[in-house]
Amino acid sequence: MSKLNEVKEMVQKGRTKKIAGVVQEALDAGADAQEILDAMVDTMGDVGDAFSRDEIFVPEMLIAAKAMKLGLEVIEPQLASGAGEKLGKCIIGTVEGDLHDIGKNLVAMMIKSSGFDVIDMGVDVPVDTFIEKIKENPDVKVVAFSGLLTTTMPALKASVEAAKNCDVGNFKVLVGGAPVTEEYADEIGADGYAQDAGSAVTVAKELIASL
Ligand code: B1M
Repeated sequence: MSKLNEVKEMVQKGRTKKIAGVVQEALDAGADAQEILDAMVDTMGDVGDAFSRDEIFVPEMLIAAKAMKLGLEVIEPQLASGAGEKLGKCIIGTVEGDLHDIGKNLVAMMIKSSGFDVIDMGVDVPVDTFIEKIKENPDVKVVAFSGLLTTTMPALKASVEAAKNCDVGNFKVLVGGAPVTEEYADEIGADGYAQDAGSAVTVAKELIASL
């Protein structure tokens, strides 16, 4: 089995003790960090599909997520290669009611490595907590909301509305997450939408250029 397939198997089966070693072996065998990331993201898609078909349940999804997080730690130095420029503060979090954080963490990691000073609020963040953090950091340049559930899309909308209506500072609002589309982002008044972590960096930089 190829090393990348082994990585996929480690995520799929939630092998939390072994995954770091296998990811390191894949790197040593010449796979690049982006390929390994893509393999893990693909596998999480498969895990979600298996959950939708009732073939696996929440505990299996959770252990797969834990394995992916441990695998990500190994490739983080390569993915987040660092940047010389200082782009300002970015507040990021997953909206209220939503516990998914792998995508948000990836976005935070990439945005940080591009030169932003990232304040990561974690998951299940109430609107008021976001607003308090914005008030504590009036020099924030980008406020980024992640949402992974269709049921938390209203919380995404409420978070965007509250951020846009709070009379503090001068910042742009970025949104993303699996159920979010460009159209929805426009509809709820976000300044920018990104489909994945790589494009989140591009969009965040475009947004601050327009401040
Ligand atoms: Co959940 N879950 N989950 N889950 N889970 C999904 C999202 C789901 C699609 C699975 C499915 O049914 N096929 C489904 C949502 C369906 C829907 O809303 N229509 C679902 C469900 C139903 C649930 C529960 C309700 C299950 C239950 O309890 N019955 C429950 C909800 C809990 C809650 O949040 N309140 C639940 C729980 C969980 C776990 C806790 C077990 C675990 C999360 C653990 C964790 O994150 N620490 C989990 C997991 C792992 C998944 C799947 C399998 C994988 C998510 C993931 O990490 N993907 C997921 C299925 C899937 O995604 N296909 C699923 C990898 C990650 C890299 O991708 O997060 O999409 P993603 O991030 C991407 C982009 O979306 C984007 O960039 C990233 C890639 O570069 N992005 C942004 C994300 N945020 C961004 C922000 C940006 C820009 C881009 O700017 C700010």
